Amino acid sequence: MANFFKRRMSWVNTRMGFFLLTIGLFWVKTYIAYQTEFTLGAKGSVQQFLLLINPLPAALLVFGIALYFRGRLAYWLMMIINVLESTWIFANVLYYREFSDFLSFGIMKGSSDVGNNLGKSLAQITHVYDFFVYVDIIVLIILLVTHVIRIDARPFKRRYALSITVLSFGLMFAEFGMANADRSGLLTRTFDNNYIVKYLGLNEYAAFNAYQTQKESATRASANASDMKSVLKYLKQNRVSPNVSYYGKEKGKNVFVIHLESFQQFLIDYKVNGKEVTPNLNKFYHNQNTLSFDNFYNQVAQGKTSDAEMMLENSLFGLPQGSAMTTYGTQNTFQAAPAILSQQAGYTTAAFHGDVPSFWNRDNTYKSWGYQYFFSSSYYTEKSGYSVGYGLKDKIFFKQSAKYIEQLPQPFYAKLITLTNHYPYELDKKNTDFPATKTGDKTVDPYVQTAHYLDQAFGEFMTYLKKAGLYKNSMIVAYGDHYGISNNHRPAIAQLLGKSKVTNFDLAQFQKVPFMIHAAGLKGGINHTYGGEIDVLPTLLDLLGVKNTDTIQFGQDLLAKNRNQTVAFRNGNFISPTYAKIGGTVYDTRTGKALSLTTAQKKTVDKMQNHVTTELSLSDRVIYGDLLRFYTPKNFTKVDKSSFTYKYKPAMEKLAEAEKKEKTSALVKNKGKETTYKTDAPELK
Ligand code: GP9
Ligand code: MN
Repeated sequence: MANFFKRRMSWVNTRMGFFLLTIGLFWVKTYIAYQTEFTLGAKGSVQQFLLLINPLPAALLVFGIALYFRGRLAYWLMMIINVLESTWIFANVLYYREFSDFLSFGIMKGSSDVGNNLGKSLAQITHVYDFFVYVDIIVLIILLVTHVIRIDARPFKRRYALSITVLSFGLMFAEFGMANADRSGLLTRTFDNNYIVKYLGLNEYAAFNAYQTQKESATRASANASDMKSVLKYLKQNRVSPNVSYYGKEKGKNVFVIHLESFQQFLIDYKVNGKEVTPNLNKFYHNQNTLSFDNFYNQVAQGKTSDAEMMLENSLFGLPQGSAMTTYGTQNTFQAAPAILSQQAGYTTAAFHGDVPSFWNRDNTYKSWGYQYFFSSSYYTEKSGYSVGYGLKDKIFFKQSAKYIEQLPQPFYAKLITLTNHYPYELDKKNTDFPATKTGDKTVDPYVQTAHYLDQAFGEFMTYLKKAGLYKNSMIVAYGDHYGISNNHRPAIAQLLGKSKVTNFDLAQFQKVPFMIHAAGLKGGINHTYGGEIDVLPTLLDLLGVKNTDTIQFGQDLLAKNRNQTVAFRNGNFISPTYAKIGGTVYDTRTGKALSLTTAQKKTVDKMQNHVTTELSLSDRVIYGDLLRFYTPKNFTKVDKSSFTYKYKPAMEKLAEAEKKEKTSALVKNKGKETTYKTDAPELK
């Protein structure tokens, strides 16, 4: 029997055998960690499959290094690599437990930050079973030392080692190909560290993160205080004075920013089979106390939602590639809306979103922006059927947000990010009571159905605000973040717009999104000024009467009289009331006709182009160089990220404390009685 066993097990006494055993064990334990310690959200067979196999290619590569060495050394190297690799898992397990995110080299470099950020001591978050990641190593070492496994001292052929290396790269490429087919833009758009680990693995994440950190710190290191000079000079030339008939009119009111996912301007007043797609938003849009802008453009690039958020709350542009929130949100210094409002006007600040907090790196970025609270997936009750796509369905999201909103000391600044109207516009039958369009384009046709659902959710939320007594003392801002129908759907877009075909100019106009500000007593109407997401923050601060004459903001108050109405698109194209430059072509904005320019016209267009290029590149410089660390506006204190936690328990305790102290929450005002939230969401019946 013993002999039989020995014979069966003799393969581990070869170098290759031991190598495969080591890797096999490492693979298993990584997978166990994936399943038990991280919430990677692998959905469907492709993602499950990638999650299962993704530890292998990198393990072959890294452990394979040992195969290039001789005799005993090779064995000990394998063990050393194993210790290092396991420590990487171990450290990530601990970090994830506290931050729901993976370690980044940027964070480790500024390691005081990690210390500061750890709410609890390491001992408190470490569990005995975490040390299991080292068990296989201990067992292997014991087996080697006791000669149960014998070291194979025969020389190992270089070409075998090389084959393993080549194989590992091959597998990695295959893995990356599959991952990118399932989630395009995985590395270029950089959504979420969880996605990189889920699709590619912990090692690949480490490599990618090291690359990003290197890029980021190189630009940061080469920047210095004098770089701020050109930014300040530009801003000085471009500052406009606020409109006196609006300045400070909404002082002290609560602010709701309602992020309407993928919502385009063309949906306003749009009808399908004679029925309005968005009756509630239409009413809101036309209300006499709503300021609505009908030449307001989204200015996002690859960072989509995150670019919109960056512009809206910082008046800084998103980056030409990737997402500034993901790459720079954790490390950079910001002077964002939540920080400004809480410091200068005593606002409570909170963000609400029904997705995981790591998406777009919100959990870190929001701290940098000064958000005191971030209510994300773990704050919401999740039952089967409550979610679709990225997260909670809008009706359920708004309803469940209400109980947190009621507890916020007033005045508050609350941003609610919706989700259901997101590509691929899926919604179950029970929630679909609106006809799809009939362009024949499957991605486009259900868009109006999810938009209609979003509109109903918005309507229910407005009804609730009225009941809770929050409608009258709040300024309610609603905006669409970016297009829902991309330019790849020209024929369908033409049909939706009732045209025979669409030009590039039409497509630029199709980038309009709604921007509306409502408040009791506000002088409303439809304003035709040309502007975009970059202009929101100065507009809101002026309405709230919060001084912002020395802040670093690239937009201009949309209500100001002499504003520059040239709207930059992220790729350097632009549109203004007179000319639009799209690709190489200049169009007359009033007629949409392509122009061949006179010398005088060319001069004007060049000047506009110059303005656009300058503001985009200066804004990029601010982010790449982390220039705000060199400049602090008067009355502003640098945000201390370590003072915030978004973990459910401590955050709720903090909120309860604040409520007790300030006694200004809607709940307190309503004598502790929760306002009933009415929704027709079928899931809640
Ligand atoms: C996910 C959501 C979607 O949390 O905000 O982002 P998007 O795909 O629209 O950029
Ligand atoms: Mn979006």
